[in-house]
Amino acid sequence: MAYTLITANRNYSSWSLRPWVLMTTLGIPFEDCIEPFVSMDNYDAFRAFSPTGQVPVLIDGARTVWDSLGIALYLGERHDGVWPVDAGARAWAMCAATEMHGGFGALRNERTMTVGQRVTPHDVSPRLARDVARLAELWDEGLTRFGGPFLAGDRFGAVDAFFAPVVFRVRTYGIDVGLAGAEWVRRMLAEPAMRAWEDAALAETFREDSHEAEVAAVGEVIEDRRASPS
Ligand SMILES: N[C@@H](CCC(=O)N[C@@H](CS)C(=O)NCC(=O)O)C(=O)O
Repeated sequence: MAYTLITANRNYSSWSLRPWVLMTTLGIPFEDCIEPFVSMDNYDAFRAFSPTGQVPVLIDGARTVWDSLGIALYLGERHDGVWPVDAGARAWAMCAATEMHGGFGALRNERTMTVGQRVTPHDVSPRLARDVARLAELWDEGLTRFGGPFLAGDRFGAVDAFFAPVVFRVRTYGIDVGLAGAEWVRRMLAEPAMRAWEDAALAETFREDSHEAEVAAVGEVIEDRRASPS
């Protein structure tokens, strides 16, 4: 099998991280193709290979599979370990992953992913507080019901991958996700695939103005561990 996974910058591209960390951790081989953001609007450039003008995109021979959720569903039909075997855990994992995919808008918009930075936010909006409370509740439920150490049981799967970008956000902005959530975040940060993604993010010298401005608007940037900008 010869998959190609097209993703964007490691520091910023939260949607790219999901299938990348999933395939890497499960040992599903793929050619790793990085299409960096070139401007604020990459639509025209990305349309050359992506029907939505967005990444991630998985190429499987003549087939193009797009959207991080579409990719997870596609891989789930072809590989063990994407979703739990136990029907109850599988149902929960699918619901939690789709809740992340379609929800948590304030968390996504008000705490953009920037792997290499540490930020002290100016404030927390009521919508964001609601998202964070729900996040802590959901993670606690999964970890308690299925016994951990991963969200839906003893194996890393798609549901962990879907929340992987939130792991970096929790660290960047110091988000309080409760005791069980914090333990899962620590475990995720130690996963080899997460560390490899982080190393690549820290090595990036590219900066994209709109992402940088979004981060600066959230609060005071107290640390930037990335290589000096090019
Ligand atoms: N729902 C899509 C969202 C994909 C998405 O928003 N991708 C961003 C990168 S993280 C993108 O390609 N943006 C294009 C741009 O910034 O111009 C998915 O899950 O794959």
